[in-house]
Amino acid sequence: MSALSRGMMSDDANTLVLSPVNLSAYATRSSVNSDSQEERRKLAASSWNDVCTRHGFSIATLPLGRITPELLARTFDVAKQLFTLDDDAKMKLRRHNPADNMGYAPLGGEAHDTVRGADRKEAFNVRSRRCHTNDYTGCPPDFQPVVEEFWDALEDTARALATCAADAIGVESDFFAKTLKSWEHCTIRFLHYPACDFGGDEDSSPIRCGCHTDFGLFTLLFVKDGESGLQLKAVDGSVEHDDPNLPWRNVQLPASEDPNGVVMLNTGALLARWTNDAWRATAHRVVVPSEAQARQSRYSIAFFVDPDPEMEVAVHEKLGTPKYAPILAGEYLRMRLDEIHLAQKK
Ligand SMILES: O=C(O)CCC(=O)C(=O)O
Repeated sequence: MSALSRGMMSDDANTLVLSPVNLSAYATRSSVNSDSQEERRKLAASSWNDVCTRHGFSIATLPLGRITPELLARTFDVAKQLFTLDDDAKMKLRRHNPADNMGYAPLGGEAHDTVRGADRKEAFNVRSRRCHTNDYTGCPPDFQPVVEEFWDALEDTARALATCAADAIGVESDFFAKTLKSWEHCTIRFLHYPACDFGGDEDSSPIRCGCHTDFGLFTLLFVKDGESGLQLKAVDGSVEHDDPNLPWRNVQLPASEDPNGVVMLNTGALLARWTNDAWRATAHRVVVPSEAQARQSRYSIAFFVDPDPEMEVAVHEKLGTPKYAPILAGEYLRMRLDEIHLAQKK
């Protein structure tokens, strides 16, 4: 069993055991609006609020809407088939282009951490088929149908979570969900971190995914077999930036959870801004924690949920004096991407 799945240890300075939040009252459609359904929704909203006002990372048990462990397993299978293609075949896939953020990004092509160097990962990005043409030429035959089924399930669940987030902070229920119409800026990112050398500890080993904070509303993250390596910056009131004085903490799942039957939820910087910093966005990274982990591949899938680009992001009057000026979601994303490109050029 991997370190991420174990969760034997309780929270301490080095470890954060993620809190499960029961979001099924939002994710499962019910025609009956009973009192108990209402109570379950209140409880869900308040427990998600509790986590997100501290650091923003939690887990929810599957099924969550139409995201089932079975669909997740099929999706990981096709992702693994894609990354197992030989290098020549992978280089013939549609190449990732930062301008449209679709296609295959080979190993060494991205660096979140300019000091530690390129991330030891390869990725394949898919965007909404309603707005973009994903080119699946050369992908394994089942990849497209399974990914499209997964996308539809993610979209449904993300809409339900957006409603939960609005209820949680006490604004109109459709405040966030109404900004998710075209899904134009959302992305599924399939990730493969291949086996690599172990340098003796996490600092002298290659970095699998450098320190960053997700930009958008929130991210649904699935880690196959709960493989370890994900770390958060010290939490409980920390800001989103990578403060060198704060230690990293290893993320663990509670021992009772099946690592292939959960989704991690992680709030992004846009949501922090939109909630006037009531909700946090936490810096995180993926390291190689041990020789055993270095020897094996790690697979994960992230669904980045971003509002449609033309939607205005303005702090709601109920959330106090705005710290931030209104901005269009598309402009915000461009601003954050420019920051990364500038940092990478330095
Ligand atoms: O693979 C993981 O566990 C995290 C990936 C991640 O944080 C990202 O791609 O933004």
